[in-house]
Amino acid sequence: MKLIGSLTSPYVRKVRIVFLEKKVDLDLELENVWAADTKIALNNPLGKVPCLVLDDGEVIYDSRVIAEYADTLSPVGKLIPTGSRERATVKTWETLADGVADAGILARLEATLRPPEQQSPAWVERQMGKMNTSLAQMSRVLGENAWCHGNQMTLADIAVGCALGYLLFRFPNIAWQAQYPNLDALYQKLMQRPSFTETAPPAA
Ligand code: GSF
Repeated sequence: MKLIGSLTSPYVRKVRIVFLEKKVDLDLELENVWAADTKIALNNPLGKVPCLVLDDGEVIYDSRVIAEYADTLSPVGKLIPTGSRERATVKTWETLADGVADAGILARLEATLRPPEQQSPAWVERQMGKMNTSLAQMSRVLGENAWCHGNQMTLADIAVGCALGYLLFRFPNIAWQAQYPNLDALYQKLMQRPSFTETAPPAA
């Protein structure tokens, strides 16, 4: 099984952490999807990573589908509850966390990929607003709980940790750690785990 991805993508990181937590071996093949000569479309016509290539050649994307699949591959540490309501709760956390990364990436691409005359401050503002309201929601729902859902780490915590790590990596000016100490405490706890330290993005 091979994962095509990058060391900077929060979605790739989420999937790698899931595999590490599940203790399922995974090869990582690095691909720069932004390079002119990227071959990513040969595996994912959407041109995105992460992209999981199974041993028989079947390809699975996106990160939420891969994470869900990976959770079934070993009985170690169930990350998504089986009950339908609880499952939906954890997957909604994941969607919220991924959404923070989505908004961050859109805001960043505006500044890095578009020529200055085509950039829209209103668009960037819109994405920053999504990031801020989502952080507030995460903090509010987490409250004083040890984990996002239930009494053990789930995919919800992994996704939130990856989104927060992405903010530290790409948006160090967003002062979420001071504003939301409970999110910071969760993040620090996650960063004690080898799965998180091993997948930390390279220095910017
Ligand atoms: C998002 C993947 C994505 O945007 C998922 O897998 O969860 N919903 C998808 N990946 C980025 C890499 S990164 O910025 O994390 C990507 O591959 N973008 C290339 C493009 O053309 O959008």
